[in-house]
Amino acid sequence: MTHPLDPLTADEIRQAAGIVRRDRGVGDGWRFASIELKEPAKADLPELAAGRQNSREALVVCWNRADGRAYRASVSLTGDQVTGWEHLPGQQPNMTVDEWHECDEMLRGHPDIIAALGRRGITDLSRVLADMWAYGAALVPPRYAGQRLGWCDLWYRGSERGNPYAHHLTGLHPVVDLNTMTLLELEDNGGGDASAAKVMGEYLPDLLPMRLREVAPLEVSQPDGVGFTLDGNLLRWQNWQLRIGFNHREGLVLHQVAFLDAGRLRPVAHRLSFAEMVVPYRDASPDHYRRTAFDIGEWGLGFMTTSLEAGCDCLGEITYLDAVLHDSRGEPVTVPNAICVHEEDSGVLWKHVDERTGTEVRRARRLVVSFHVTVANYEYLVYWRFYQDGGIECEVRATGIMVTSHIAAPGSRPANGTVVDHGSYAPFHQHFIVARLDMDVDGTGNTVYATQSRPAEPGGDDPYALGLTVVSTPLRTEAAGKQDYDWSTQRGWKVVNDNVRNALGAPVGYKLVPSAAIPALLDPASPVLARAGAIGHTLWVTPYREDERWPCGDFPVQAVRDTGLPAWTEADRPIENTDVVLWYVFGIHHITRPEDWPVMPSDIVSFWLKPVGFFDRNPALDVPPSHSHH
Ligand SMILES: [Cu+2]
Repeated sequence: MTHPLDPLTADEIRQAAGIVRRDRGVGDGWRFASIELKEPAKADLPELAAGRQNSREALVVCWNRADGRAYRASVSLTGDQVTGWEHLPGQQPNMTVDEWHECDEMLRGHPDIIAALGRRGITDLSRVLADMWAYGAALVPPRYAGQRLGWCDLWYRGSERGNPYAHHLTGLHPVVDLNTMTLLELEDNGGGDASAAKVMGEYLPDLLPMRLREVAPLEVSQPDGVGFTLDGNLLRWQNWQLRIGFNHREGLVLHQVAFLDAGRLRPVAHRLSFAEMVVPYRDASPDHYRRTAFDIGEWGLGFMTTSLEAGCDCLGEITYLDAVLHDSRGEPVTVPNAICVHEEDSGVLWKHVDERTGTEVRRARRLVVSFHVTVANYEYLVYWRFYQDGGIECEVRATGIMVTSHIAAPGSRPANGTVVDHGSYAPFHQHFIVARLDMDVDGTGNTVYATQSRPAEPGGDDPYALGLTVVSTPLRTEAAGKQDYDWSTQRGWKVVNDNVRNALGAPVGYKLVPSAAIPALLDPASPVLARAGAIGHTLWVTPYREDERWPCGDFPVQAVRDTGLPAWTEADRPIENTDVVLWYVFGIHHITRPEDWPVMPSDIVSFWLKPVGFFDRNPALDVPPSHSHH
């Protein structure tokens, strides 16, 4: 039986597209940008889940290529009708994979491109790749205002199977109208030597200039099977319970995360996901000044999700789930093995050695739900980990291939990047990720407190000022909810349910432990900040609203300004003792290194949600000892 939070099936995607085509004249000249489950309102979930109501709805965004007009439709699948049809004036829906491929193909066959490549000594077009990027409104040339645009890098493989992103054709950038799929102009500075023979940009074993090292086999086995159960999309493991969701934009979504505590199923979070990713390149040179990727709002982590392989991507006893997406014609596309679920050993959970009773030690184990995305040159690997002590860790690994281009003059060192190979440098950039944490700590009546440590003043009975107090400040409105990282006070944020007490008389809570926070370091007048105001704070807190999903706005493609978090929070709504959503901004401040080339060892960042007074004592006391092997 379908649960109301289960993603759309292939049939449902086909049906949603079919209804829109039938009832709204959506024809061949259109594209479907997105087709996803319209998640039921929180209040309706119990009735729907119990089967006392039946309703499946889809949200569809599509546009007419002929006039560029975009529409958002609500579609009732159970009612077989369009229930909402909204014109989106001036909005550009997300980029589609089809446009990316069609653009690449068009450019590689275009006489102007072929001529420009020829001037650089390139005649083998099968080794050329046109990688298309989206624009921010501020950088769109006025003559193209209102058009759906892409700008491209051209890359040249060193050999047939060579790294596509190793040899940048610096100074050569096509600008494309994506609706007519025509070349508008070709920026060509005439330079850009493609031969770059000295660059060693390869990572395939047979293309490497060295032999592979020897490593001993390491295997993980669970001879009696795994410790979790998956009933449809409902995942149960030890005391944890959650529901797996997926859509085109966020990719993996975790719903209804709860902990079974002495027979009581206690909610922790209603919904956890990544809602935006902003990657500004911090190099104003002609090759890089436009490079600000919104990997979620422009491209979609779901659409970019790639299949996983047991033994390589995930080690041990693996359970995979497929994901169903669609192409721009509205036809379903399945990504096999898109989501990985497995258990991992995680070192020592707790331990003590007593002279009388000896050693008591427990090994920690964690349940990992993960997915991997490939956004052109880069990969992001996303891991949500559930621990036996009630902790939730969210880890992101960035790997893949950095953007590089040729240095301006032989021997020069660019100010905004690092030379990573002969004549080639990787510009500095930042990866901001906005995690959307719809917390429900023991219910929806939650308040976020900023907690800060403060040392005592010397004097009285504390002459050496040893005392340390914790100041907890409730964030009462959205203005107070805009919080920044502060190392000097060890600031953290506690989601507290003041209506529920633990056995010690204190209100129950979960703490957002703010690691991997990075500052925007952008001028207030920066067009990047205008489009991505969300990255201006480490944390935002808003009252839950069904339609507030995207922190940089519903449609960041060619957006002028951020119509998400900065706009919503202008109302300064109350956020006390209510259903709150936390938006945590973290990521990677990527000062590029030679060691990141030609393929980058995973750069790893994470943050934690940790119970603080949610339990009455260590919730992992009941973990049994392991058997020792001798
Ligand atoms: Cu990076």
